[in-house]
Amino acid sequence: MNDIISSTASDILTMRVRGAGRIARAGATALATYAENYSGHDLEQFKTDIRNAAEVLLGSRPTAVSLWNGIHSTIKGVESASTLEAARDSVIVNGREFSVASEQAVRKIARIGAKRIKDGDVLMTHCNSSAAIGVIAEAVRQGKDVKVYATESRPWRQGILTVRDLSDAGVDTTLIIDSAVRTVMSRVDRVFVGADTITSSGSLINKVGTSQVCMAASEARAEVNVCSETYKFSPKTMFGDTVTIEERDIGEVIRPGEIPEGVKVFNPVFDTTPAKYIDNIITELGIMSPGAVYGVMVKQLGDSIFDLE
Ligand code: RI2
Repeated sequence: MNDIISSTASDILTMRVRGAGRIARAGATALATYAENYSGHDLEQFKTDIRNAAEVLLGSRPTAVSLWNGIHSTIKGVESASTLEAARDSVIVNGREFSVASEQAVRKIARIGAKRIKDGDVLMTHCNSSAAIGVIAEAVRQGKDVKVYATESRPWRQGILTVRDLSDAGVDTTLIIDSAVRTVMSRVDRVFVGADTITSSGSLINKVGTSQVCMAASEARAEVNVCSETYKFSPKTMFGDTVTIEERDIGEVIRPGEIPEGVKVFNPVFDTTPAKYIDNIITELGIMSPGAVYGVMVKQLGDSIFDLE
């Protein structure tokens, strides 16, 4: 397998590249680069090679549908191509287009979401979502005075990245440990989180702990906003597919010898927040309720909906 594919898959697996949007762009860009440097001469061989490359990338992390959507929108023209040049060109163009559109979507979400933030708001965010941070940073850039509580997000502690990002954007930021979420929620007006996957029923799959944040917000009457590009919508869930929740190595949670032998460790990376705990999904197409997700999926898929079942 070509270096760019295996090194990108390894970067995603080991979380050197992380975040649902970033891994999707990395996958799409790796395929485009692979196609650009392809030295073979046979169309059928290229089709096989690109399918295998896509499989390797898809095997790196199982939960975020953004990766699946990024890869599939990059290779969508390959099967119907009648020349090697056309097949390669479609991968190069689609991969680059996906990455550009993905970055534009994050910027658009920032502009739309910032309108939901009022001067003086107290906010909370969880883990490290570039879409959610973009919204908060844009509101502050517009001159709104906000205060943000950011969770540590064990075990990877992506909250450290978040407080650095927010601090760089000039945001008044406070780091809290994950178990302080409910204590602090009584001070919070609005929650902004990202998304790894959104199902056809509007449920959210995001960093483990998100469901606790959203349930605590619901109890405290704080508004829950999910910042999600629409390529994080999972059309396959319309037809009964469930989302695989990634479990990672226990070495991320405990040090060797720290706990007695025989004690098990469970390290799920994501959790599911039911739609009833979500007020708004902020996308590049605008703000919608979780109940509107199904309609957007149907519209975006058009006739290709029939290929999914
Ligand atoms: P953006 C991350 O997953 C977090 O769960 C975050 O909320 C989500 O991706 C979306 O991130 P991980 O890769 O696409 O840290 O908004 O496991 O950056």
